[in-house]
Amino acid sequence: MKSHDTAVRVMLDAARDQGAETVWDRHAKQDPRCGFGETGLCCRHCSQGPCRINPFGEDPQKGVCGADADTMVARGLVRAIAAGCASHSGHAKHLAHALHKWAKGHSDHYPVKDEAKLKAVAGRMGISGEGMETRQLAGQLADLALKQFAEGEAPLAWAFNHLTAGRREALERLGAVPTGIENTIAEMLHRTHMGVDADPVNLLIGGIACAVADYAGSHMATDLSDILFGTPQPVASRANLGVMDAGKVNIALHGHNPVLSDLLVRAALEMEGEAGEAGAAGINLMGVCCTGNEILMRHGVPSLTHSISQELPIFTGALDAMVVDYQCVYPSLVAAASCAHTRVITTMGMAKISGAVHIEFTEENARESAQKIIREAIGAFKSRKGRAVSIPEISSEVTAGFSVEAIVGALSKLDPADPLKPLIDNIVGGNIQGVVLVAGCNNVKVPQDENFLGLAKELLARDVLVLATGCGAGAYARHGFLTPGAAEKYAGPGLKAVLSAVGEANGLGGPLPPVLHIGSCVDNSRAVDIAVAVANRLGVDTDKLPVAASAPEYKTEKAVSIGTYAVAFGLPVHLGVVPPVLGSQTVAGLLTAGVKELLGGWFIVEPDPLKAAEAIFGALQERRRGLGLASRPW
Ligand code: BF8
Ligand code: SF4
Repeated sequence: MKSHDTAVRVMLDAARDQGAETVWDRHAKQDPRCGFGETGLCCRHCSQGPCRINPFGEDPQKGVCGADADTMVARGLVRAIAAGCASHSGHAKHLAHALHKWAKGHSDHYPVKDEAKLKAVAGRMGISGEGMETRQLAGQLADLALKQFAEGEAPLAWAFNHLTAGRREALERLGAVPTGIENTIAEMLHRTHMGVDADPVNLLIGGIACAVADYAGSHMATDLSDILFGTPQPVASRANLGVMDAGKVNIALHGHNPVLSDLLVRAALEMEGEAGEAGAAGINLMGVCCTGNEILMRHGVPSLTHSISQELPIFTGALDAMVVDYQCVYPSLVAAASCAHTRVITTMGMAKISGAVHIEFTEENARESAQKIIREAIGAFKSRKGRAVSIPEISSEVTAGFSVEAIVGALSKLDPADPLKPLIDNIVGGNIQGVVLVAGCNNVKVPQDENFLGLAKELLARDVLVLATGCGAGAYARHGFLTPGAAEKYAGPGLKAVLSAVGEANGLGGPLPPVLHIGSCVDNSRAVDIAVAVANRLGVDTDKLPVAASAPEYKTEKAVSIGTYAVAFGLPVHLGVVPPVLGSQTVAGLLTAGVKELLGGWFIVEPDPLKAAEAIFGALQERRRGLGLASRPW
């Protein structure tokens, strides 16, 4: 089984019939995988290598420079964290520039949309804003945001201002305190260069600091996106390949940054007429991966597909353009489109794909570029006339857009004076046994969505509330978990009662979905915000809460970094794909046990979703007992 998504399976048959190659074919051609790489025992950090270490205790046990297995594995892991941090924070920096350029009058395209959020974020960052015009306040916040990247005074404010006092102390005690975001990334690259840091514990502490810097970047990306494009509120839409419309210009927006996609949403509305002149019934925008989450949450734009199935919409013959910015975009899209009329359009100078059409997109030329991109898609639509299309008529209803503000808003209908109280009371009383953030990617090594589905079914039935982000949220969207009906179908009696009470108080005519879509991968920061708010309200640290995280099908370096900051904040974190650390017992032991003593969080590595659910539930129960709350057996 390649995928649990029926629409994906239909399209895999179509791809095979068309003689096209997909990620699953290339995956098969990579087998058998290199055991050194899989266990982290391969180093290419200098040209005396590549060096490999024998995992069975035979020679060689050291690289040419003398680096041992512990050093090699730790170096590889922390470099992945640095790359993840660079990706999230690069995305955040792009948003900071957009806000900065508007504030300083260099671009009109990115005005502040959510003034209340601007004031709230500025307040948290220590800017009072008293008597300031919006533009002035935006300018001050953008300046402060940009300063977070360079070396500054430790600790890094955009991370530390959003943590509990206990967490700040724990990180300080460990020495895992980042200064500037880019400074921390650069230091990790320096430390992992040949002949620098060769102490696995010291390397891992550096990696944790870098993951905390990643959290700063992610939080900044969430905050600035909300300021520029609006804080998400619950919105209804659909997800899966059936959201394509043969009669319209079908444009998929793929990647991550709303700096691009939000502008395209605006431009598409203005260009409906042009599409009509080309014989189309309109422009049909759809999202892929985290860009899909961004525009779903803010505009109700339907999600097309996610992660490993990103090539498949092309084989319908109905996709006119795939517009990408950066991260998680397979270069194979160009080859997939080579036999179709689909235009693959890259937009960022730092993320080109040979063979794609490149239309450079900057904050200054945003409107013209957006129009050019849509015109290119309209051109492709015209060339599609007369060609056969085959769209699987499969899609699910979705309710998304559960920002912290939206969740607090919904809870405030139950208790306007103290919105967190109903949530806390239900956790204490046991109707909600705990909260699990299920995040991260699909990975071709796992039958698509298998772990997401298995995990959620087990946890929901045991009254565990699930929050979802990234392609995980996408998986739940495509499988109908983001609907009131899913509460009826999957939630245990306690959880169902809570979801129904909130739904009723908000006039929804049914329960809230049992899986709350809280956003893209940078929006994992929203989950941390909720945990921090609850912890502060209870007067405990985040490592005491019955809260866990899981990336059951994780793939990217960004996911490694997110998992690490979640551990740093005291959460048990499940990984459903084994990371390349088994070559070092020291490193593997620190991540799965040793770190618990230091920070309260730890990694649970378990590929089987049922066993993973049991382990996560067990961790929640351990936390419940720690707080003196009634616990339940599995
Ligand atoms: O940042 S979940 S495949 S799209 S890395 Fe990528 Fe993974 Fe999807 Fe979003 Ni997140
Ligand atoms: Fe080999 Fe050391 Fe160079 Fe790595 S840094 S390739 S272990 S010599």
